[in-house]
Amino acid sequence: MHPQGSTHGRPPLGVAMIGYAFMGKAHSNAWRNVASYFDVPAFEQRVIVGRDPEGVAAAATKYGWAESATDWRAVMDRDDIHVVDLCTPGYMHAEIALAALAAGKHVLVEKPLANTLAEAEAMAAAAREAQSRGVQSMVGFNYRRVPALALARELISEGRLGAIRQVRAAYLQDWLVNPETPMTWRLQKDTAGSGALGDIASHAIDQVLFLLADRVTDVSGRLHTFTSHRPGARGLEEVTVDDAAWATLTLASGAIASIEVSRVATGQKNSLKIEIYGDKGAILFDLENLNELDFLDATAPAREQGFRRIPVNEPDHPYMAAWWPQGHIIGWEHTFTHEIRDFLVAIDTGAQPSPSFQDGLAVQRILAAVAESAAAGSSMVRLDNSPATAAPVATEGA
Ligand code: SOE
Repeated sequence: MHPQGSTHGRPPLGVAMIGYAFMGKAHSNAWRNVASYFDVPAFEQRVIVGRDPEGVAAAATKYGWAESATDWRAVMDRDDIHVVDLCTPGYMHAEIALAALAAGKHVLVEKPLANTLAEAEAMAAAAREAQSRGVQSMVGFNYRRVPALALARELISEGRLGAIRQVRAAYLQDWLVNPETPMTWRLQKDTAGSGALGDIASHAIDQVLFLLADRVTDVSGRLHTFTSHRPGARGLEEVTVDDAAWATLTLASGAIASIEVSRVATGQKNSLKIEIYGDKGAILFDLENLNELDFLDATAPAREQGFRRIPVNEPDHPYMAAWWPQGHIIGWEHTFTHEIRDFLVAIDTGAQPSPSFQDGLAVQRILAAVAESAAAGSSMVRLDNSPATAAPVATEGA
């Protein structure tokens, strides 16, 4: 196996991936091409781990991993493994990430950080301790690495929208619209933690925190399951998570965000739409047109005002210099290459990768608050953001 990336005289980082389904495929694609487009420290794709020996062996061959294995614990004992990329279902995140950090491995874990707030708290604490040993950790909120959303954050932080008043984020899919779609781990609380709430509202909520560089002070939420049972191995099995979720978030700046997510929004395949309204301007983003950002400058003369489409494919747009000449577009999968590039550079420089496990915990606290509010008739739940706070603080109904 030949190292990918630039050795800079240092031995290559040994990488292990745990999991080889959808996210394993997306992350493997990023590991295979990141060194072709970005200057990254040397690494080797050494082992991919999965429960099914034949399945994971086939994935190793297909996705460019030197070995396949079925025991993730054995990986933690290997001196030739320095990085663990965790692409398993959520119920395995905490145990494996904690073991990896304890073993001194840098960890990238897919979103959301965990299935429960308690797990997220433990992971964030372990990550803080591990960083004192030079061991880095990161959560895979990959949409932060869409160049158009990175540009949106730059425009907002430069004050081009002024004071942000209102944010609308909707993440709509329809892969569960058919009640005959069979049971899967994503539809069970004990394996997924929640349904659309943790799976895709985590993305929308992280985007609000990322774009506004703000924090949430209170939440009201609602969850709903439209299909209560689905065909499974033992006949009709109960669905124990939400199909859709709604939340209203108040931010410390005074902005208000509305979040809407669904996995039964008929006709919507992977539609993340974000709208940001400030007193000096506005931004519209649509993941299905991820190479574009619509920007309105409300300080322009009224006769000239209107949303204009910014094609985010110039070399000086975030990440874009690594790819093609201006005007050549990129895709959803490029966000994972950007994510792995940033993770490797952070490891190499000793910087805290972003988003950190603490950032992942901030999202987890909001997810827990939405669930708590929903269980209490959508009453307002206040979030005490002091680091020591473990859980949302319930307040009287709004
Ligand atoms: C849900 O189906 C899902 O795969 C999410 O888990 C991913 O995070 C999102 O990027 C695409 O949709």
